[in-house]
Amino acid sequence: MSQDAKEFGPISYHTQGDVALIGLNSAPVNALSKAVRIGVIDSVNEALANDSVSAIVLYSKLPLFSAGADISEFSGGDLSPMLPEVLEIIEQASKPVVAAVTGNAFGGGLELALACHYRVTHSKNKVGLPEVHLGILPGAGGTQRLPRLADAKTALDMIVTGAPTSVVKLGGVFDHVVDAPEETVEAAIEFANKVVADKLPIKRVCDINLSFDEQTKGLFTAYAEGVAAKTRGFFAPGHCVKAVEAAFTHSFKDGLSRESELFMECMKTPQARAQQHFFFAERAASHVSGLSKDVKPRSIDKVGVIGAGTMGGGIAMNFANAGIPVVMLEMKQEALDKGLALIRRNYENSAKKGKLTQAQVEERMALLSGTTDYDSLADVDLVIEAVFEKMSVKKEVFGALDKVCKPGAILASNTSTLDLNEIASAVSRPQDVIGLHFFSPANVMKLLEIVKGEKTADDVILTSMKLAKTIRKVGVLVGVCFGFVGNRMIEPYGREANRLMLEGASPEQVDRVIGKFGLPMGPFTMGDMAGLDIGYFVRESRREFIAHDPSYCVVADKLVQQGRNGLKSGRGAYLYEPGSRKPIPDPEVIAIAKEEAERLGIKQREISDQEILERCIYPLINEGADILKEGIAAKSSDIDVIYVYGYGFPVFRGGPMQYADEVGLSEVRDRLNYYKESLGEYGKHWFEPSDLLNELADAGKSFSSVK
Ligand code: T1G
Repeated sequence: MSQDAKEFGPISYHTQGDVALIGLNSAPVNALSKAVRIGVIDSVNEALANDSVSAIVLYSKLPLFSAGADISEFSGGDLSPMLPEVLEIIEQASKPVVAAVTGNAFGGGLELALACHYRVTHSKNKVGLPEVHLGILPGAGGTQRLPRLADAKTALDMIVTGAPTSVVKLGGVFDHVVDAPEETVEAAIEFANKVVADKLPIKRVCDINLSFDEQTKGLFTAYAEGVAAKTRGFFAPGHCVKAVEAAFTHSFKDGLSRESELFMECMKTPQARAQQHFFFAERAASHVSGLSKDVKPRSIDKVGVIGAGTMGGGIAMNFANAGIPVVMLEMKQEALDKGLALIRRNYENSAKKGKLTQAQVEERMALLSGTTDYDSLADVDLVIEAVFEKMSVKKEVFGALDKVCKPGAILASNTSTLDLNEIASAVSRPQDVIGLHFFSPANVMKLLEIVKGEKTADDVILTSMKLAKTIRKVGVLVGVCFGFVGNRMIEPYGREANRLMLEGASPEQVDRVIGKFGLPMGPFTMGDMAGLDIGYFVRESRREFIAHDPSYCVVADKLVQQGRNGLKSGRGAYLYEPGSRKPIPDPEVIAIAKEEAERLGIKQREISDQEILERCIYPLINEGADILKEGIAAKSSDIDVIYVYGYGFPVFRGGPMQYADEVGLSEVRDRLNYYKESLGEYGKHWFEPSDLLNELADAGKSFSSVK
């Protein structure tokens, strides 16, 4: 029977018998905002002051228990009462407080539960301390309370990796675990009543003492070394280890102070700014402005994929993984069989690694069918072509689809560079045409560039953005231009890497500098992996664009002309032993560069690492500025999402545009002007700062100010 019902802001309060129930009710994720913190304090004080209340249960009225601190508050403002203060009131409460962890509890949400005296949850639940992904660490006692309930290694793993953890692995943390989520609150009330009836002592985590024995010391030393090696470029993981160690070397009170000190050190870093920027950037990418307000998505119940090669097969897997039937079209049965066999091998490999059960493999394979007949695509709701990257071939395919596909079917191209509007001109329904640019391997890479054509209908755009989430991709809406956003910006990056080799840098020097900056591999290793012939093929289709620059990728062209296509041919910018992917420097390549430099009258010189970094990254950023100005990308954070998820740009730098904002746009502009002046004709052509960059730099603004 519910009595004394009242609300304290987004916190509901009522009593059931002599138990006060405090419900978190702040959509969408119970972020622990100022209003929530005040509401929790007021409702706890209400319960403590009410003599007929003998115990308190804290639960959530939303699917999530709580997503933790309100990250949007990190930008400043009056944040009192801070979360540690709220947790102190709960932990020191004179009546037992039981947390009914009804859904996922992350960050401050789990810290809130840890400050309670008892914790009840359900066996399917997961909890975590993901602060490290925001470039910080649990700042409300998580690093001090968790090791007092779980073992040191579990606490370190959770806090340093930020990974959600099944509650069944956290025996010491939860006092009672029920089977079904819906039993959690009642079980917590019963638990609270039992604590009162049995006069059990109030169990405060802060009262638990920890010993720092030799074994634990060894654990922390080894862990710190491992983290330093594995998380190069990140700042927070090392501090996470230090904070957890303080739980063993300090009193609880001093440990909290040490945690707070380390938290503030993290919060002040560019990595924290970058990772918090990226948290919102990733989510903002799915917010598409400008669509008509009453637009509804089309339903996608069956998909066709044209091409069963590496790309087509990977694309098809995304839909099978999401439970959507896929029919794959190839002109020859043999190509179909090969494609389906490759998909099965991929799934079987995942099963061997324990990522899939055999039943899941069969379920997914059952969703995949093949055909050599276009008519089999008559009933699909969406068809994606992944055929040869040649305009005439694409237009022929779309012409055929126009005849076969039902009205309202979405016709998508996976083209990575070609003009979608020209492709759309091959059909009678350009409003149904969109680009869905997957990145290879298509079943692995999270990024999906969604390319809107001039005539693409709003509901097709909306459907595609939602479909990205369905197939667990991060969809970013982009406009039509050569290379859209990602590949258009990678062009100057590759151009400069090749030019630097002519000027005297070696591939290994350039790759080392870029690797140290944080990309998973440098431009020469990346080129060898992808195949140098791919870049050559693109250049062949754009000779007019580079006609004025005789030095443009001349070494790469020579390598391809000699059949040195990279890893697949055992040699490219590097040499490769059979079966090995390890790049081996090749003096022949240096000799070719030297020879070409002499032919072109380029004087070779010692080039600094800083110049290499600036000449690879700043032109990429400069291209991004033009893309923003032209409206090809709606906001700079979309470009950051494309680069982190599509090209491995380090998330601790937030993406190229965030990185430029951190460096300062005036500095970026000034360095571009320096190279423009110091590199002769070459510099004058390629290093002209974007108008938008000049405009923002002159105004002392950032890319993130462009809305
Ligand atoms: N603060 C503010 N907004 C948040 C938020 C948060 N903690 N979590 C989510 N949102 C917003 C999000 O921006 C989106 O807004 C909407 O909620 C739905 O989110 C002291 C300092 C919980 C796994 O790092 O990982 O606690 O785009 O699309 O896919 O130690 O949200 O709709 O306008 O992601 O169902 C630590 C962050 C904080 C968890 C749910 N906690 N959140 O995923 O929904 S720091 C985190 C998530 C901290 C303390 C420290 C996910 C989710 P919009 P969503 P979802």
